Amino acid sequence: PQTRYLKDYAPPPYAVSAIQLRFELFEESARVTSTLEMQRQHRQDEAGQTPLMLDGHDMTLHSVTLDGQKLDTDAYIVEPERLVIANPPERFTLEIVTSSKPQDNASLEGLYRSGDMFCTQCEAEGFRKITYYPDRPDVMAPYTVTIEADKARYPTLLSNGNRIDGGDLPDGRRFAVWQDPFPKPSYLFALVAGNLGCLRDAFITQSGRRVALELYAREQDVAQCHHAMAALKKSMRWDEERFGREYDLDVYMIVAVGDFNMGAMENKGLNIFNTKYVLANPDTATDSEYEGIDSVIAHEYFHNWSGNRVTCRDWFQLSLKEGLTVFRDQEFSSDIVSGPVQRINDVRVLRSHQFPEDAGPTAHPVQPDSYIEINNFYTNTVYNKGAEVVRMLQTLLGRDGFRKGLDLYFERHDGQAVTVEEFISAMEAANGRALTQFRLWYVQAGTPQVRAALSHDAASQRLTLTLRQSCPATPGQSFKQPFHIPIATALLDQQGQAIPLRLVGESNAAPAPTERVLELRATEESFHFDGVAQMPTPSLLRGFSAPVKLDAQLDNAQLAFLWAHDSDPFNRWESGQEYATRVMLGLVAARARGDSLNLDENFVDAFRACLQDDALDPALRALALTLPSEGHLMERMTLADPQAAHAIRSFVRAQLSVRLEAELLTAYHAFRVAGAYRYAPLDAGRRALRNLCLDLLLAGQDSAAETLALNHYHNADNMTDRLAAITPIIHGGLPHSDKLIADFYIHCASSANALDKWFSIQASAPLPDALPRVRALMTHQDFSLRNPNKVRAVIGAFCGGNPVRFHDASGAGYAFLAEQVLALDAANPQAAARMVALMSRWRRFRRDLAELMQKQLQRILTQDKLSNDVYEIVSKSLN
Ligand code: DPP
Ligand code: ZN
Repeated sequence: PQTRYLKDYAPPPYAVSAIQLRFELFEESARVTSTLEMQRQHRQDEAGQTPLMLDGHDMTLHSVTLDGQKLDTDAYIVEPERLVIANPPERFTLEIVTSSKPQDNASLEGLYRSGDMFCTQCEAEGFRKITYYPDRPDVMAPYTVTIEADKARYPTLLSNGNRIDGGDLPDGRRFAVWQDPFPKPSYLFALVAGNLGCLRDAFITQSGRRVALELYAREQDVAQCHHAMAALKKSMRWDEERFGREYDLDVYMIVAVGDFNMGAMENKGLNIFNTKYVLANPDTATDSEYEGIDSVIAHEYFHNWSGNRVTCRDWFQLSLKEGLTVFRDQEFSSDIVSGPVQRINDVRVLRSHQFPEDAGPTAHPVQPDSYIEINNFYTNTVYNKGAEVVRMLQTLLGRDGFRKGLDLYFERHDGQAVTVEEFISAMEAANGRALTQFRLWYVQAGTPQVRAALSHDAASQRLTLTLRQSCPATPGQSFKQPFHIPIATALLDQQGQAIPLRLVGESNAAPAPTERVLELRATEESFHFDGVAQMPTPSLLRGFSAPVKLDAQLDNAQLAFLWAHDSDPFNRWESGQEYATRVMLGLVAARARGDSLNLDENFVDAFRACLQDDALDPALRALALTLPSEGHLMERMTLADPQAAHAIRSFVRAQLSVRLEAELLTAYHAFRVAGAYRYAPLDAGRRALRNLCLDLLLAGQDSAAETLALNHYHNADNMTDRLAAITPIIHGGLPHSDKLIADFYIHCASSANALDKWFSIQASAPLPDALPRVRALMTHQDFSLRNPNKVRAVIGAFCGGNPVRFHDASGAGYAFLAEQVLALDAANPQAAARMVALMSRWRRFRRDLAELMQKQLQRILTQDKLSNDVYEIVSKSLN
C-alpha cells in the first residue's frame, strides 16, 4: 500500500466547470452516464503533455466519448484505480458510461443498497466507485443529476440542490432532475431512491426566505422524526444568531438510512443520516440518544458553512471542517442543554478516546502529514482535539474576536477549497494578533503535560505559580517544541471564594479579576501575584481550557475541598474524578500486595456530601458521582491490568452501595420525575441522578435492590428507565436476568435502534460466559455482520465495552476479534479497521495480554487481500 504525503500536494491539472450525471437504476445494476466539461489548468510534463487521470474502481466501463467522438479502447488506459487519457485538448467535453452492482456493495461507500432503497456515501473517496472522476475536494463543480427508476418501487428520487424536472417514463419508470447551483466537491454528492415517507416543515431565514424542510424515512418510521425536525429548526436559528450564518438553498432534506458506517453525512442540501441519529420515540431512544440527535443534526447542518461553502483543499485539512464543526455543535448543545454538563461530557469523550489515541501507535497531529487510507483519519484527534484547538482560539481571542475571525474566514474563502493555514490567517488578520506558536497545535501530535507548583511568601503577600510543560514523543516526532497553552486560573481562599488576581506590576486602579487566562508559552514560566494573604487552593485549567494533562500537585484533602467548593463546575467534577481515581489506584496497589481492601472513610464522606448537595444541579451531580471508568483507571496504571481495574471499581461500587444505602435510597425517591416521559434536559438530569442511585444500590447485590429495579423496569414508560433498571441486573447476573432479557426483547423487537441496545447490554455484561453469549448473539435472526450498527452493538460492545472479558487471560477475546476483523474486512474495510484498532495499544497492557494481542495482530497481517484500512492500523500498531 502507498503512503500519501501532505508535502506532495499539487493543484489539479484539469478543472470541471460542469457535471451532468444520469443514473439508470435497476435491481441488478446501475448505469451511470457522466458528462464533464473540463479545462486544462496548466501544462505539466516536459513534452508539454498533461495526461488526464480520473479516479475510479469497482465499476465496469462501457464507453468514453470525447467531444462527441467515441474513443477506441487504445485511446485510453484503464488501470485498477484510474482511467488515463494521454493528452486531451485544452477544453473538452467527456462522456463516460459505467455500471456497477449496488446490491453487492457491502462497503457502504459509493452507491449501495440499504434495505429497499438506493443511497450513496461519497466522503472521503466514495465517488470514484460511482464514476471516473477527479475525486478530490479541490475540484468543485455545479451538478445536474437525472435519476431514473421503477416508479412503484422508488417513487422518491432525491439528489442535491433543487428539483427542476420530473415525470413518468415508459415501462412503469419515472425520472427526476436535480440541480445544485453551488459548485461542490464530489464528496458532497448524494443520491437517494426509495419508497419513503416524509415529515415536512418549513423555516423562515433571518432575511425572510422560506426553506422547505423534509425528513425522509421508511413510512412506519416517520412518526419518529419529530425530535430531529425540531433539532434542525433550532440549529438553523442558532447558527444565524450566534455566527450570522444563513441557509442558502430552498430545500433542506435529511434521509434516514439503516446501514451506514458513520453517524451522518453533510451532503449539500441532502444529508444522509444513520437512523440512530434521526429516529426517536420514548420507547426506542434514551435521553442521551435524544441529545445525540440534537448534536448530530446540528453538526451536519453547520457543515453547510464550515465544510460545504468553504471546503478542504485536500484530506490533510480534514480538521479544518471537522474540528471547527464539532466546536460549533458543542457550543450549540451547550446552549440548549447546560454549559457545564456539555463541557464535562465533551471532555470525557476526549479523555477516554482521544488521549489514548494520542499516546498510542496511531497518534497523529490534528493536521496529519501522511496517510495510507484516509478513512482511518476520521479520528478523535481530527474531530475532538481539533475542536479543542478551535476552542482555545476562542479562549485566546475572546468570543467577539473569534467571531470576527470566523466572519473574515467565510468572507474571504466562500466557494473555495482551503487549508488550516487560511483559517488561522483569518483569525490573525481579524484580530491583529500573531498566532505563530499556536499553529504547533495542528502539526505536533501528543498530549502535552503541564505541572503546576505554588509558592507563597507570607511577608510580601506574594504568590508564585510556576507552570512547566512537556510533551511525550509520538511516532515520527521525537522532539516537541513548547505549545501555546491557555490556562484559565483562579485561586480559592479557605471559604472557596476566588480571590482577586493582581499580577505583580499591574496597577490597582481597577479591581483585579478573580479568574484569568494565563498563557504558557515557554517550557517553564512563573506568574507572580500580589496581595495574597494566605496560601490559596489553586483551581487551574478551569473549564478544561486546553487539551493537556495537568498535574496540579494537590493532595486528597485539597481535591475533596475543590470537589465540594470550586465555583467552576468543570473543576468540581474534575476534582472529584481525580480524587476517586487516586483512591482506586491506591486500592489497585493494595490488591496487588495482597492487602485487605478498605475504602477510605473520607472519600465516602465526600461522596455523600456531593450526593446531598442540593445546590448542585442533578445532571451535574450525576456526573460528579459517576466513578472513573475502568478504561480511565487502566490509563493511569504503568501497565494496564483490566482484571484489577474491574475488581477495584466493583469493590468501590459495592462499598458505596452498602455504606450509603440509606442516602442513595432517599435520593432515588426524591428525584422521581412526575408525569409521562418527555425528553427535556432538566428531566433527563433528574433521571440520570436517580438512575445512578439505582445502579449503585444494585452494586451491593441484595435482593431488595433487585426488587426495586424490577419495579423501576415495570413502571417505566421509556427506554432510559428501562435500560437503567435492567443494566445492573443483567450485568450483575442477578436472578431475574434471563427473564428480563426475554421481556426487554419484546419491547425492542419492532425497532432496529432499540434492538441495538438489547444486543449491547448483553455483549457488555462482564460475566464469565460473556464470549459464548456474544457468539450466540451473532447467530440471532436480528444480527447481521453487514449492518454497522449491529457490529458496534455486539462486537464493539464486547471488545470495546467489556474490558474484563475481552482481555481474558486465555486470549480468546483477541482471537475472536481477529476472526471478526477478517470476516468484516472482506465486505466493509472501514468497519473492520475501526474494530481492529481496539487492539492497537497492546503494548500498554500486562505482559501476558500484550503478547496475546500481538500474536493476533501478526496473524491478521499475514493474510493476503487485506484492505488498506486494516493494513494501515495493524502495521502501525506492530511498529
Ligand atoms: N459524516 C462525517 C461528519 O459529518 C463526515 N463528514 O463528521
Ligand atoms: Zn463532520
